[in-house]
Amino acid sequence: MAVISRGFRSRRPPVDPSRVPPGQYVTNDFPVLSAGPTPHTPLDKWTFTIRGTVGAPKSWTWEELAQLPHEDVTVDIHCVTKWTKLDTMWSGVAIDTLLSGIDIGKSRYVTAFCDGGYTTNVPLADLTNGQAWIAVGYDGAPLHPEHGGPARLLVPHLYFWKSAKWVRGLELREHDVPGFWEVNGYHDYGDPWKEQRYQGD
Ligand SMILES: Nc1nc2c(c(=O)[nH]1)N[C@H]1C(S)=C(S)[C@@H](COP(=O)(O)O)O[C@H]1N2
Ligand SMILES: [Mo]
Repeated sequence: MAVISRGFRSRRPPVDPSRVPPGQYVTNDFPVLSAGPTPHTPLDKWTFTIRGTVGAPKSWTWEELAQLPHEDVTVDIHCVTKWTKLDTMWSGVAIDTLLSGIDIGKSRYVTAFCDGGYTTNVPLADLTNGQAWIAVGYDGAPLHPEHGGPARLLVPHLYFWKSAKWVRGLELREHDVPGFWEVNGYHDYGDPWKEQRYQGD
């Protein structure tokens, strides 16, 4: 038994410390962190909407979203509770793709809204230029409901609470409005490399 577990461990590549933000540890698990129960919206009732300070709001059904070009991305994710998971593999639609053809007007901030009522705020500039996706797949399979399936926001360069699970849309805004955890003391922006965990960090 000891030989087998040693063999397993040695197959993992050594961690490059420059990929681990300050105060984080690397885990191979994928913990589930949800502030409430997992919602289960039937796919034929599901839509994704971009609304707010836009020329005209736009919605996609699940089937319409599935028609859009998908990207496979491999990224590191960092939770404020201090775990970091390297090389996570997702499939999803880039926010750039969803925003193309939308008049964003004076929009500078976004509130992601979700089934279950969770919200989180992100500057619009952090969701564009290949930095964020609506993820529908994880590790070659449909995204598991506990991890936000059918669809979640994926913003890997910010702490993972910004990656809203069960996301149903983006509300674009001219001014910043703090979301669920941001109202409850988490940092407004949440850069893991600057350890922006809580308000005042
Ligand atoms: N809708 C929703 N999204 C959410 C949360 C939540 O409670 N509800 N928790 C956030 C937090 S604090 C974290 S760390 C990650 C956890 O994602 P995971 O459960 O897939 O690891 O989801 C984020 N997105
Ligand atoms: Mo979190």
